[in-house]
Amino acid sequence: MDAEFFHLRYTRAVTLVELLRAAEGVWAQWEEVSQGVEDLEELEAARVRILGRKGSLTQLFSALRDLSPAERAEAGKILNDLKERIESSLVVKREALAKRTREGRLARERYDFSLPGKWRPLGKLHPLTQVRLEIEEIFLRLGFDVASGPETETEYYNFEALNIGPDHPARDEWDSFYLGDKVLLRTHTSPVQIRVMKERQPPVRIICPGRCYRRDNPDATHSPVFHQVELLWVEKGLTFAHLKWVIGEFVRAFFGPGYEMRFSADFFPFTEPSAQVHIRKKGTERWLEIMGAGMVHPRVLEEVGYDPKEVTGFAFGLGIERMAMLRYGIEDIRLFWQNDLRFLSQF
Ligand code: 2NM
Repeated sequence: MDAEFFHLRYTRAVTLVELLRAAEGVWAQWEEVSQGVEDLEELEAARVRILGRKGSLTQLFSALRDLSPAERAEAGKILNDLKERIESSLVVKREALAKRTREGRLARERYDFSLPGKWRPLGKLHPLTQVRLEIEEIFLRLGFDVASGPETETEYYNFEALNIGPDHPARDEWDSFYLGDKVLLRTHTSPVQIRVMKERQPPVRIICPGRCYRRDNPDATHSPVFHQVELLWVEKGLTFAHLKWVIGEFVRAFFGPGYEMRFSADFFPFTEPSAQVHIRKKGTERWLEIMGAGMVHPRVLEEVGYDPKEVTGFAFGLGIERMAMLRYGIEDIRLFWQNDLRFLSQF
């Protein structure tokens, strides 16, 4: 059809009859090319073949100029009608195709907005970290600094400076994970306090939270890796009464009101006198041990360059695991290390 008309248009002038016959052919061509279109792109290609710059109907419009004015008016009206018919057919087909693709997409994608969203588990801090941070906050409010130090220590800082001599029986109990000659994993955080006291002058008010290591076989209450918070306050005029006050404040802040405290005599090489501290909910039977404490031994003060006649100090040490177990009623310390979300997600 195109080729036939092309020949006609460019070889000679066109007559009215020829042009009208060609116009009928253009409608037939439109029906043919637009019939099988599958999508909007194919429909657009069909449109261009008829109505585009070189489309068959456009060429017929160009051919109008070969006709006489009277014939041109008649033929022009017929071509315009044809153009309108094609354009409205185009709109109908375009709408039908758009609807079909929309419906096809909806059928393929099929979202169900009534379904619940995907559940993404939230991460949390480990219960031991939560308890450590809580203890730090309590003592920060009371004016203590948080100090930390190395987990590998020398025998000097871990034992000697703390009045634990080479032959002291405490070394048997604590002799530990040695990494080399005179270097070991710290058995408590006290060496941090030695380091801080050597660097600063009284008053010193610090707590030292941190990881410690002891040669213990794991069981429900022992773990070779555990965490401590040790507290130290050195200043002129401090007495055991101040120690009791600080511990009392801590117990109230951490465990809540309604607890009574009991101090009983104990022994540590680095404190004198030394005590074990228990608490009990008023009206209940059981005493729970929460920490060891005492007045810093004069030899420890001397060792760091303080004058024990000028200043006194007190210290205590508690286990973070133990605090968490008491707080939450956890009965086996090993649960903290098993990374079992059924356990961890409860905190
Ligand atoms: C405890 C119990 C009692 C303690 C003493 C010191 C230092 F460095 F000042 F001498 N730091 N920590 C201490 C005292 C620790 O843990 C059960």
